[in-house]
Amino acid sequence: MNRKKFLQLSSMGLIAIKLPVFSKPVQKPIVISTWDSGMPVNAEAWKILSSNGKSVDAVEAGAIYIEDTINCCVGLGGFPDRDGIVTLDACIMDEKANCGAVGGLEQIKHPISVARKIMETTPHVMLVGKGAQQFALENGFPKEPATLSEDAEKAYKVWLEKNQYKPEINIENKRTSGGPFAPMFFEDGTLNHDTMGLVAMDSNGDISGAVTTSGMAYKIHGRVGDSPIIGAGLFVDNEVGAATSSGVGEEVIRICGTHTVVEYMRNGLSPEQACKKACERIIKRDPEKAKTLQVGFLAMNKKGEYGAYAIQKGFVYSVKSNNENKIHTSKFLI
Ligand code: SD4
Repeated sequence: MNRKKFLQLSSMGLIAIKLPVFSKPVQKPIVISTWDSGMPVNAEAWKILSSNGKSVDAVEAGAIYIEDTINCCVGLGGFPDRDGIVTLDACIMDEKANCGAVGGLEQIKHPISVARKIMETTPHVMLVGKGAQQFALENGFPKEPATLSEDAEKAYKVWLEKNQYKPEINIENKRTSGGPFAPMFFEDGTLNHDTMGLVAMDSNGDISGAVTTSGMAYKIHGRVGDSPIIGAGLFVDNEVGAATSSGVGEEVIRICGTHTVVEYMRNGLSPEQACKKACERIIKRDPEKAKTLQVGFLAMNKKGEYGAYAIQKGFVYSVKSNNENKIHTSKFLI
């Protein structure tokens, strides 16, 4: 074929020219987590990831660390519901789509490990309330006292005075400056509420995720948020990637938030674009309401690329890989 003919045919799309593809190497291992309090959480997960451990062990270790940290809004040190009771939500999901979750769990220090136990030893995915506690006790998790941490008690008392049993929903975008373990609550009784969601890819390329939280502060007793719901607060698809969320759980549940993010990635969007699209869906449903609430999504794809997006300013996330160990600020829409 002469040059002229070749150019004619190729401009008509009739000749496929095979160019070498230089794809970026997969970035692994890597762990990403919500908020700046994710820095020490990532460090804990990294101990496992950097010694060729499994991503499911890494995310559990990270969650356990934060559940142990009293001065934080996760675990038993977190904020109570409107009746003054701390109820915990958590879930875990591995690369084979095995998953376990607890909702409204009281007086157990490590809901994430109860969730893992449910995943590994029962035919179920989720246990809630009294049943979840009974299962935890039967499996050797000790019952902790039903007391509030010092900070949570202070904040609760302030809230009782000012808010008179009206749960406040817009919390995260009142967050001020960063730094792990910034003040628990501000002068006006609002708080710095940090649900911990983390996603890791191990050196084998397998992805897992975990979420742990005391949930939205001052919620109605019995309320369960997005955090322990697979497809809302966390979703992992080992062929595509994973996502987690923080913010007003009801809004995340309504759009099956993290499942939506993963499906957008499956259709070719980058993690950041996928998170943005999910935020846009929430805003589209009720633009007026969206002005007063915060939701942030954080995602990673199978290449180890990551990204986030939030409705409001103020969402940050932490990343640890062989190349970096830092806090990123999420873009936002409103
Ligand atoms: C909830 N999504 O219970 C949680 C709250 C949260 O940072 O993420 N706060 O709705």
